[in-house]
Amino acid sequence: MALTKNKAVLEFVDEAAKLACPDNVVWIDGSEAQLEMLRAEAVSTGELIKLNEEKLPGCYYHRSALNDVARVEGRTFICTRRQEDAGPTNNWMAPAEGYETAKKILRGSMRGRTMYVIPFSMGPVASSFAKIGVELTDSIYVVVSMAIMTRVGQAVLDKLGDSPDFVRGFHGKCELDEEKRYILQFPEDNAIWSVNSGYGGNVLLGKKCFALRIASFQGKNEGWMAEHMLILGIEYPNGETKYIAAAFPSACGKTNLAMLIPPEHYRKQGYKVWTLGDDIAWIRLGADGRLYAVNPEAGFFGVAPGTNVKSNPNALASTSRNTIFTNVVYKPEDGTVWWEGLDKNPPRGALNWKGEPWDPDSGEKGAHPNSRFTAPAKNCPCIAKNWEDPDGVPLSAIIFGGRRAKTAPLVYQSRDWEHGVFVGSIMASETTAAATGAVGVVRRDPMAMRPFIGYHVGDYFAHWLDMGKRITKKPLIFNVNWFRTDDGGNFMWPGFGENFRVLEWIIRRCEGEADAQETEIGYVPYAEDIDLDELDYNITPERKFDINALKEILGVEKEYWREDARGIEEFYATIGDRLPPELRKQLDILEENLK
Ligand code: OXD
Ligand code: MN
Repeated sequence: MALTKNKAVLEFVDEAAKLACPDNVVWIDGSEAQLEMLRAEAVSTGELIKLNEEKLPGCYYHRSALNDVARVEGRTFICTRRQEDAGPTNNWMAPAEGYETAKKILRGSMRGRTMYVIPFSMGPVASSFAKIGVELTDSIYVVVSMAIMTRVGQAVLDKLGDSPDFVRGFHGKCELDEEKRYILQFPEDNAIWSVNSGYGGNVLLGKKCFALRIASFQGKNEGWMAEHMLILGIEYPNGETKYIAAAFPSACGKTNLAMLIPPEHYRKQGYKVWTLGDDIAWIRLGADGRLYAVNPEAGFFGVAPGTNVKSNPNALASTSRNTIFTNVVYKPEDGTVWWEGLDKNPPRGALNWKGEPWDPDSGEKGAHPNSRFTAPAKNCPCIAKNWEDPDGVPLSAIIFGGRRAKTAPLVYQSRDWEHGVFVGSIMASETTAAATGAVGVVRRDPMAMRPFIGYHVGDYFAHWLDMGKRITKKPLIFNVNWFRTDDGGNFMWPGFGENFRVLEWIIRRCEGEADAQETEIGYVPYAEDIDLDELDYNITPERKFDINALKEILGVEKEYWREDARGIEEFYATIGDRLPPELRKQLDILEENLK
């Protein structure tokens, strides 16, 4: 039975049902009883496998189709009326063609299936930051995952009332045919259509499709920002907490940074890190002239491989109950799961992510490199008490970061907001397994938003610059790079919890308490100002990390930067006349400084 009298919602559901012809339409009310029934149904069809109730209470295992394990950027389209409004970083399709293409695929595709209607809120329902969506889907995996990743159910419809202001998401598994897979965003219609996929990033429409692509467009029009950023709080021994939002490309450790545990040396003094979000931040200007950030999600869709008690105990603890594991190794023997990097004991007699018997000695990976956990944020031991604060948290700093073997120093600070926007705009990173395509290739990924900006990248930069004109108490903007390697390819910086040392310097800069040296690219710390107390790290068995190594990774190597400037020129050239002149000017300054 419909859970609302909202005409726009009813019309949307009716039209979709007429097209896809499901046998049933089921409204998701958000109750545990209904979700439990759906999980049981999915277990009976094999869509989910129930895991060991004692070891992993409330947890399930899911496999996606073999051809369907990551976001498909090549098949993701921004469907704006005018092609030029999608810009050079997006694939474009005319809206009429987009709807027609998807309709052809969806027509009759839900015969014999049930269509679920998921009312969901991005952001705490009571928050003025929050936005409402309705996702239609024929996948129980999507329903139960959306119930972890967002707030779903009756309360959302009650808040929506009679308003037609909601994002219309339509997902159909169809045949899971990769040749006919389309992830279509219609920013001018507040609509998302996704067909022929069952992979989270393509089908949990609240996440990348809505909270980034559609929301970035809404934010531009409404004067706020939707960013690919984690949010964390650093609590000082005096009880005060400072907040940071940080953007990194997919699979570059956002979840790890968001849940970082400070080194013992700091913990003894009373420092703590609190997590507010690990992937997306919606950011608005507060009445006091500061920027405030809210995490629109309610769960973590994290990369499993590499997650362990050392690298991220908080993420691991988050997955200890009520979690869905996708494409990891399944151990039928005791109903638990495993992935590369969980521990050094790969199980025998287990099944790999494809469901095949797996021999850990075969040299083949058991878990897919982009295998995931979908875990409720409230499970996280370091979740901030105020993570659902409807007003968000005030930002002291914004951090950009990429995976660069050589070019970027460990950390540097932009000279001002305009320069900070430039620093974000020139972000580049070596690609990872989170999207299909070659891994390890350097690509420009401005603000880590390249696959997620729902409109023209030049207009997006202009929006950042405009926001800067309105913010009277601006956060400072930094760039970090945890991934510098030596000539042997060894990571020179220990990363993980030790990254706290850099965050601590960043906050000291924000408070005007640390000095820095001006370089060609911005302000770089004096090595002596980064606290290395009790840091114990071997770059190689022969080389220990010390202040000289720190100096090395704080270095600005002009040769690399000159090469990078050429890459930026090329990237900027693709943006054409929508590149804000302020950024062109910043590139000229950089080139001048490097002469
Ligand atoms: C993600 C991604 O899943 O960025 O967060 O791909
Ligand atoms: Mn992400």
